[in-house]
Amino acid sequence: MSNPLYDRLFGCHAGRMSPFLHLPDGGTLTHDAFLRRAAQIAHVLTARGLKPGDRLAAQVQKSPEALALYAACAQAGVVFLPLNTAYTTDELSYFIENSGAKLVVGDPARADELGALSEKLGARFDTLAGDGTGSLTAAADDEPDSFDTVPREADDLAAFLYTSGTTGRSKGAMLTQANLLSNAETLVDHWRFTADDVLLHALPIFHTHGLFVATNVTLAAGGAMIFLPKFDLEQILDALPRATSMMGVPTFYTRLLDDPRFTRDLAQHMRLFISGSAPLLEDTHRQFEARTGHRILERYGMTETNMNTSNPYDGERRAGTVGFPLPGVELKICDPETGAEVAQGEVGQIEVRGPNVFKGYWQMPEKTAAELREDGFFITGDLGRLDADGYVQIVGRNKDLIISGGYNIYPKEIELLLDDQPGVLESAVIGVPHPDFGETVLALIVPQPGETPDPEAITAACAETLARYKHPRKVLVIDELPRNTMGKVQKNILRDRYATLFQPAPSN
Ligand code: MLC
Ligand code: AMP
Repeated sequence: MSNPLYDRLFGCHAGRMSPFLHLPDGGTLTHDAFLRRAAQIAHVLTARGLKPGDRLAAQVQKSPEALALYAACAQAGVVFLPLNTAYTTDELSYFIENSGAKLVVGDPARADELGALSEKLGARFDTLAGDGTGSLTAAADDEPDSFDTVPREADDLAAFLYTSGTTGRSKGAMLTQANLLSNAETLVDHWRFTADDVLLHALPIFHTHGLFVATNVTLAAGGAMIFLPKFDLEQILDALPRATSMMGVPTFYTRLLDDPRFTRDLAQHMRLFISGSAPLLEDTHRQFEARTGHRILERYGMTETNMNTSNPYDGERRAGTVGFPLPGVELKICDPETGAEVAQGEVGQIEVRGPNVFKGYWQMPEKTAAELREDGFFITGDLGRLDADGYVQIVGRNKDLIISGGYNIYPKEIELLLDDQPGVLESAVIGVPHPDFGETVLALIVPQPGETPDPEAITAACAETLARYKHPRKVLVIDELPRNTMGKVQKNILRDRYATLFQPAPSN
């Protein structure tokens, strides 16, 4: 019996001495060496008592070993649950408990608190640092470097990724082997990735973009990655001449454009620049073309579905659009109330169906039923329209969501915390335009009568429980929140009112 995900992405490279990861210290890891390390780690997972279908939660810095942990999970049939390194212990506690993870792998620097938390929640705990050291790899050193791949079916779970909800509670999106594999195959073909590609990889590997798009596509094509720990402008400029392709969130591209060293010469040899996870401004698209001669290829996806649409490789890459549905993906624009398809050119909610669409939310049948129709269409919560040529334009969101530098932030989670603070009657959290992050978080607080809440104390309270990227960049105290006749807070009015708060003053 086979293990489709492992066999197709990893196992097929066994024995290949071709470069897989180019590292910042100048070193290179071959496909073969990477797989041997993954096999050693797979032995450790088995030794720790993990069985096929068990969950492993990993909150670890980006490193070759962290990627080998993903490969090891695939090989041992374990469900991989990667977690944002910015999550606080409070946030982690929910993910570990909700997923029932049997093993938690965390940073040695936080071993005390994460070890205690894991024990409390009935999970074992191992460490893995950004430099590859830790109890996990120390144990792996003593293990054989080949492992009998555990058989899996295409419909078996490969990964859980948590995505927040509009109610403030995160949901574990269950992704099968077939979900991941079908999307990787489609993207390799659509974007023409080959074994000659060297992808400049500066994204985190705990989200869909960096792990399932960038990494799986490279693996499926048999190419290599310049594997940077994070987005660092100096390192990117230095590595670009050795890359053929790059994937990033719009912030990557605006930061590059802000630097005069990013020139046409530096980008000329590149085959492809891809953007996604947040809207790429038309202006950025045009500036990029003017500077480099390249048209960024924008695509659209999400945690529950991987990639849904993409601009064409050969045809016109149209600014302000996310292109066409990918082969095998059906896309409808529907009335959010009735679910009926709207007329061509009208705005509605985007629904998608295809082999890429996830299996449902872990142990949340009601939430799954609310978002995944019986006929297989997933209700994305994004608002869009088809232009006259069939290109999909995303025009807004039917969900209360902020996307900051490619990270999703759900206002409800922050509002629940703010409403609990001394002197606060109610609050509204909105996203406002930000020159670097695209959008950023603004908190508006209405005081209880006679009280004067302290924005600094409120910011400190956020720091205790919420990941840094979710913290409001400003907390403003206002008299009241605008409401419609139904009593619902009109966030659009607030967004208009504070739209220029973080915009640079116009120069004259
Ligand atoms: C870091 N910070 C952020 C932030 N990233 N704050 C808000 N939004 C973010 N995205 C914090 C830091 O902790 C720091 O806090 C301060 O902001 C400034 O940090 P920085 O050094 O400027 O940030 P940097 O480390 O350079 O990170 C910015 C970034 C990074 C854009 C490079 O956020 C990033 O790599 N984003 C990619 C996210 C991603 O992969 N999304 C894909 C999701 S999958 P302090 O304390 O110093 O002030 C998905 C599906 C799909 O959406 O379609 O792909
Ligand atoms: P996540 O839940 O983190 O996977 O984020 C998915 C969301 O990111 C989508 O529902 C969209 O709202 C947004 N998104 C992804 N790609 C794009 C894009 N190219 N343009 C606009 N929004 C995007």
